[in-house]
Order: sequence, then C-alpha cells, then structure tokens
Amino acid sequence: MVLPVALALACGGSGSGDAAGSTGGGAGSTNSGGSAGSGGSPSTGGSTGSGGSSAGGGAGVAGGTGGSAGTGGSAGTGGSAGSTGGAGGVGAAGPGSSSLFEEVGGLVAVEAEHFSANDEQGAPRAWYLWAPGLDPMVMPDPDGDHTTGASAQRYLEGLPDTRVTDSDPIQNGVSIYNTAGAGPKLSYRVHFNTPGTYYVWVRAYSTGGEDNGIHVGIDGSFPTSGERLQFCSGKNMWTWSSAQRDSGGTACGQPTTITIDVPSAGEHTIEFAMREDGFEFDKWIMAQDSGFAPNGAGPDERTR
Ligand SMILES: [Ca+2]
Ligand SMILES: [Ca+2]
Ligand SMILES: [Ca+2]
Repeated sequence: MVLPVALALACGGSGSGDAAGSTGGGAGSTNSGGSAGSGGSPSTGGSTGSGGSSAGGGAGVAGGTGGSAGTGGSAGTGGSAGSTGGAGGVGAAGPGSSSLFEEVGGLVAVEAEHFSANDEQGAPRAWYLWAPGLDPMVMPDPDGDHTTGASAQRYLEGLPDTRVTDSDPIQNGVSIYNTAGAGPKLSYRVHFNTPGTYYVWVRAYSTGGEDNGIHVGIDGSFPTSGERLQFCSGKNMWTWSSAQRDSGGTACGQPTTITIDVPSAGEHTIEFAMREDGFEFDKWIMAQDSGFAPNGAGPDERTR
C-alpha cells in the first residue's frame, strides 16, 4: 500500500542534529528511526511498507541542503511518519530530533522542527519541514516559502493545504481537526525542573484565516486549556500567540489563555496536534510567568 508521502524523519538514535547543514546523509536507510539523527538528508524516495518500523525508506536523494528532513519516504502501514520511512534526521541547526530539552527557571523554548516524533495518526495531512533550499513540494500550498525570518530558518507546515479561505469546504478530519489531538501530532521531550501551570506560546506565520490554529497537549492528553491556540493579528509575518480561540468573548481570544499543567518534575512529552491545514509552526515556549511575552525569535533552546 502506498500512503501519502509523509514527513519522514527518523526520530531515534543518538542524533545530535546537523549543526552546519552539511550535505550528504543517508539514502533512505534509516527506517527504524535509529541512526539518522546526526546526518539527515532530504529523501524523496520511500515507497511502500507493510509494517511500521522497517518500511519506507527507499532510494532517497542524498545530499541537498543537509540536515533537512526527507519529503518522501512514505510511512509503512501502521507506522508513524516519525518512525518509519526514508532518511532524515531532523538535522536543523542545533539540537537533533532526539534531544531532551530542559525547563529552567520556569521557561522552556523549543524549535518546532526539533520534535522527537511526528505521527500522522492516519490523517490525510502531515507536518513537513521547510528549510533554506528545501520546499516539501506538497500541493496544494498556495502561499510561499517563509524560511526567511523563521527561527533557525526552519519550520513545519501542515500540508497539503486545501482550506485556504472560508469559501473552501470545511472537512473535519481532513483540512481541519476539531478534536484536539486527533490530527497529525508532533511530540517533544522536555525535562521539567519546576512543575505547575505554564502559559504556552507558539510562533507561526499565518497568511489567512484558515491556517491559524493548533492544539497543545501533554503526555498523550489534550486538556481543554490547550485547545485551539489561535492567531489573528500579525498576519503575513512570524508572530507569537498564546491566545485560545473564543476566550475573553472574542473569536481571536486573549493572550495567555492557553495553558498546560505539568504535574511533576521530570521528563514529559509536550505535543502539538494539527487544527488547520496550512499552519506554519516555527517554535514554541512554555512560561510560568504570566507577564512573559516573547520578542523576535524568542529565547534560545536549552537541552539537558
Ligand atoms: Ca503554505
Ligand atoms: Ca488551511
Ligand atoms: Ca524554527
């Protein structure tokens, strides 16, 4: 069975990322998510698979801009995009895809592209990497390349993007995911030193009204406090938001209304799940201070 191409990123191993964006890398050989973390290469290959972790891969086009995720490498049946398929390794500058990030002083910041797992959950959409020189080429995608100005010049986009204006059909489970956590999901490993309630901020690039929502969760659950993070102002530029749609009596919502409770010190999995296709996801922050508001690309990542 040939499934739609997925953002096939190997997610395991001891990857340290590709700090310099070197060329080369695997050729669709990192099927089980084991070893590509330090290399990473775009792969347009990938074919079929019949079972999870050993499937996918394929010929793959090595080289390219290096450190970039493959655009190919279709997931094998039953396999998530993060653990099957072609070559990859997130490879963006800095930490690799298996990194354990760390909260210090009530603050944690992570590049969207530094996820540990990328699971389509069977949806007809997936998260794809954009990087300098790397266009995932998943159509339709009516707006362009926004790597300029993106933190680390890399971001993820939920593609294809079929609902662009409000005249396009709303297809729940296809172009929009009303149920938080049901759509393509990204996971991030974070060690928290300080349990408690955190305000969640996301940096995104919205060009319209149908590409501007995402859900956030923790450890496999998506609490109502993390549903429908919404971007209204700051169109056509990289913008931070912490607003929950419909909070404070407005559709756009009020700042610092998206929160996640971290129940204990130690490692937790922070998750972001697609709400609207075409969402462009650059970076996220969790902050305990309600007065915190990020500027520019925000704080640097910190790994443990
Ligand atoms: Ca787009
Ligand atoms: Ca859309
Ligand atoms: Ca980024």
